Amino acid sequence: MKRIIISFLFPLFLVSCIETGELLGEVTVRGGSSSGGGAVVTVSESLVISLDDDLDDLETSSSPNPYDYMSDGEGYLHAPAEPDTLFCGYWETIQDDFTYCVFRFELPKDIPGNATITSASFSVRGKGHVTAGTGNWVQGTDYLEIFANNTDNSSTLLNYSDVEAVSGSRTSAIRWPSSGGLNWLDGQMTSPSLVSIINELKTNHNGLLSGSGITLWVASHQDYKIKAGLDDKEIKIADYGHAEFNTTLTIEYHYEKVISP
Ligand SMILES: [Ca+2]
Ligand SMILES: [Ca+2]
Repeated sequence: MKRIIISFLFPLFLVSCIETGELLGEVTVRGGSSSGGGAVVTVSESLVISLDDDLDDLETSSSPNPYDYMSDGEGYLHAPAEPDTLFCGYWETIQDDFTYCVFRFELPKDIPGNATITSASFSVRGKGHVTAGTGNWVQGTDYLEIFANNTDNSSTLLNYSDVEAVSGSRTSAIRWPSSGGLNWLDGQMTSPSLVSIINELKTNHNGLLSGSGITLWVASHQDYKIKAGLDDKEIKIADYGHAEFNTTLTIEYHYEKVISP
């Protein structure tokens, strides 16, 4: 009698799960067994994550004061000053250092350890590139790299020690673009696939929990560090406070979940 009741109620439970898609995402029944007391369903998620705070995007350098901007992160030293604009790349003059743009996103849902990441990308509002000086960013020739903090929950970067901490614990990087040079525009710019980075985080930490921070770093290629004659080889990105701010991380994935009646 008990099995009959379960068999009767279980489809209702599944329908309930499907209707509460906000909780589980798009659910499809992949296989089921009322006699086994549960069903395997495939949950598909499509996350488009925006930043929540001005502290979640910033500009910093790879060495400390006086060029480690931090906080809300605009580059004040460029002339003319461009409020709410992040500069990233490589800056030889005075500093001889990388400048990083850093973006922190909070996951709105779990990415379980058994998830398959099907797509991921990062999009920002480009504001062109630095054109003053010599050895600047060369459109269609230069390129960027993106990597992430290798942690299951990155925190907001508040001090330069946070920058030093990540330098020893980062994921592998992807090249932007995946081959050739990049034309960095005054317009919306979307990265190549970040699946390898998200997958690396998921695998290293056996999944990521809702509410966890994922922090992406955008830098010029590390080879620039050893090249001579570079100057402000930097591109520009609209900061959170900028009127044209539009920074998102998109992640699509699916996973199997056993639902017990
Ligand atoms: Ca900011
Ligand atoms: Ca700002």
